[in-house]
Amino acid sequence: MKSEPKTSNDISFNDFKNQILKDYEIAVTSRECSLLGRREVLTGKAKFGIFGDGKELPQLAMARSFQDGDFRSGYYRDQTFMMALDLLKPKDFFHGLYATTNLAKEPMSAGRQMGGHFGTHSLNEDGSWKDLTAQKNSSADISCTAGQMPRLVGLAQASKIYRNLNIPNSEKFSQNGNEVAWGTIGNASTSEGLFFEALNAGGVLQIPMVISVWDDGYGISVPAKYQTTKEDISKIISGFQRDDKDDGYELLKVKGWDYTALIHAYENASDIAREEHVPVIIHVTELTQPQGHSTSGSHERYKSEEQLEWERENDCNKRFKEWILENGISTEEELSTLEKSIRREVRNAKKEAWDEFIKPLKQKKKSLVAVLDTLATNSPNRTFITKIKNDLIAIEEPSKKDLASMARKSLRYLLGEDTPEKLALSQWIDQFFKDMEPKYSSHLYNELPNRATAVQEVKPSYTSDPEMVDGRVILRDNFDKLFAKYQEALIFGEDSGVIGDVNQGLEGLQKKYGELRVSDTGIREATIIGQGIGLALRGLRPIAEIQYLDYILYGIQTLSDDLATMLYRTVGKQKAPLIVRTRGHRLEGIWHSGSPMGAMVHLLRGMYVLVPRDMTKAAGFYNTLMKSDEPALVIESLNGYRLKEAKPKNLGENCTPIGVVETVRKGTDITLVSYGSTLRIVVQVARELQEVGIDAEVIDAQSLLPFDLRHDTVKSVKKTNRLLVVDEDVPGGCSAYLLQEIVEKQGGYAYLDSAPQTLSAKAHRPAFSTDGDYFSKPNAEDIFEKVYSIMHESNPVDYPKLR
Ligand SMILES: Cc1ncc(C[n+]2csc(CCOP(=O)(O)OP(=O)(O)O)c2C)c(N)n1
Ligand SMILES: [Mg+2]
Repeated sequence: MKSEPKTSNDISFNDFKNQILKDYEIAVTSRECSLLGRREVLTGKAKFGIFGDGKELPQLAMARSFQDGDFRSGYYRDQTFMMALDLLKPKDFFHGLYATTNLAKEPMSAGRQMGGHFGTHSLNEDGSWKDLTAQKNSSADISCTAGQMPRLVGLAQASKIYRNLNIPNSEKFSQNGNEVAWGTIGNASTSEGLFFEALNAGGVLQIPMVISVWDDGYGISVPAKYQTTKEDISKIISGFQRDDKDDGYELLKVKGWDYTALIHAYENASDIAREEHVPVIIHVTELTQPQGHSTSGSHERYKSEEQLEWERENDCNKRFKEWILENGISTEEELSTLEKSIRREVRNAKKEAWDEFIKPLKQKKKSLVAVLDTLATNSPNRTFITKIKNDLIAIEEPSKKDLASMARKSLRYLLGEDTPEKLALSQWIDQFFKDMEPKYSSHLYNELPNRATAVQEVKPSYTSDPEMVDGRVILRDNFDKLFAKYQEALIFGEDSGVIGDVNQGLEGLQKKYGELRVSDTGIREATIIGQGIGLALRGLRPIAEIQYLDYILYGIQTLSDDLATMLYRTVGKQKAPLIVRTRGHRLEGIWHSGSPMGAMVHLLRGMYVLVPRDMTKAAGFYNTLMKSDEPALVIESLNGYRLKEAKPKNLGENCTPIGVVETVRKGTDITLVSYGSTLRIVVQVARELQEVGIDAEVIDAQSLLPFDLRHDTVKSVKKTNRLLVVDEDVPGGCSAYLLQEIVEKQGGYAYLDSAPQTLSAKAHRPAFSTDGDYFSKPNAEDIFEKVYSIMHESNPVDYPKLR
């Protein structure tokens, strides 16, 4: 059937009208979700709510300019944007509020994140990449204000890399680097250092990122007066504006209720960023908070009546509607019919989501009540069981916690009973946990066959007369092999480019692989990490270099909150296989000798933490990591770059296994566990101990997260019956972690004849120079005496008092 062609005027007016009405529909839908969402929290169905009301209009404009392949890195206000792109439906929104653990129903995080934290799926079920250029992408939000900014830098830089390098197999990630990375941030969060660091980095790198500042004049209760110099972020960053002479940013400022100005600003920003790769900032002012900051307080407490009145008048949805009516795009009647139908739809979506959420729990409740019922008829403690059963029946809408807790408490009344009914309850509990626990605890690490811990060891191989070279040469030649093999690999950091890092582990590689693949960065650890995260999210294989382990603290927030939680918080739907390379342990002084490995292993669960004792081991870790797809921190030994090592002939191929310890010296009297620089001293001491008749076994932990998956250490303890963990962290730091792993997790306590002990550095930072090191960190004599005292305590006759 052929229809009559319309005139171009008809089409454009209708299209224009439809587009605007569609935007209005989304704005009202989103608002209605916010209003009902708040009510769900206040009535107790949801625990907490933070919504996008008052920020609808600019998000519609941003969505209009957002194209396939683009990435968002934003924060909790962006529900309207997600709805406009059809990435979040009202029913999904409510499932998010209730924390539904089904990813099909709650696609943002399967209930792991509180509502308002958005993300899309980059990965298929089997872990393979989706075609990111064929979908609109949102990197997964984190709650930490400005925490999205470092990652934004990398997301944008990836476009630059893809445009300028011909990287094979990159079709799923980029089309000629045409993708824009869109950041959103609240006005108050621009007070964070991360914002300014990312801003500067983006300007230096000249990358396609568009940062929107949603400015509602407040950060919770604190007004702009206390947040921002001159109370105006675009005023103070005006020096970033590009001009004829200098590169910089394009700065735009627009009112958040002005629909046409917003559409124009976003189209403009998109073109500038996409075509020229110039970063843009859009400061969106005069936004409001119709319901206050979140469900945990009311803004009437801190806003004046004038302010509240101003916000009511300038509510962007209200002004949008007025504009539609003034311009004759629609009528009051048409809009009010639309609003009514939206209200109905959102109410229905809410009801459906709640029903879907609660129905399986009610079924579980039924099955538990049946189990308790049978128990209650037979148990001598039937009164107690009946009470629990009745309490459970009275809970109309039970949580999983209610069910698990009541089932487990019931067991206490069945002590000593051995009946099929009790068995049925135990089995019910076991099954419940088997079903539920993964919903909350899966995906801390990759669970698929390509996980890093499954990469097989490839030992370094040597010629009969291997060349002895400085450790740094081993690294350099290994990186050379890696960059040749993986064209998607790139490394960057302070002094990593021209001079090839401060220890020359990258010497000559920038010349060979170019400035984009081996590059210098500014001194900005947080965004070096963020750069890596963003690049990795877009299919590249970045190695971010932190010059010294001591300075990783500048990036630890991003590592801990963003990178380490990435796979977990997306339930395996996003990954950022970033390798962080750094150097640490003992050298000289307070800020070049740190070994805060306890802090690292505690803050970085979700990453691998690897402490190679030499550069051959380190090279092997890099090779292993490149074969898999998980984030890791590799700490090279600062004092090992100039030590001679035999040069393997299979550099680039040798793989150090992750989660495997190595017994570097066999012995029978005591097991000494250590790692990194300290390990060398422990090995030397073990030789000295032999002279007084003590035969120590030395184990190199080498992989702290995870530690010893095969439980080889306890096999050693079984043989020696004594255990000492030595490291140069603070007392109770990583040594305590290792002790817990060996004594508790591996069951080492059962084989000990002496108290298991740790020997660490002093609690203070290490003082300068040779003597500072000697008195601050465990030295050879300390280790000798500690081992000796353990042997003396167990056998004072053969090992008489030393001093
Ligand atoms: C690092 C950090 N500090 C504090 C908070 C608590 N917090 C959450 S939102 C918020 C205010 C943010 O205000 P703004 O950036 O203006 O965004 P808005 O909520 O106004 O849109 C604060 C202080 C946090 N989430 N993260
Ligand atoms: Mg604000």
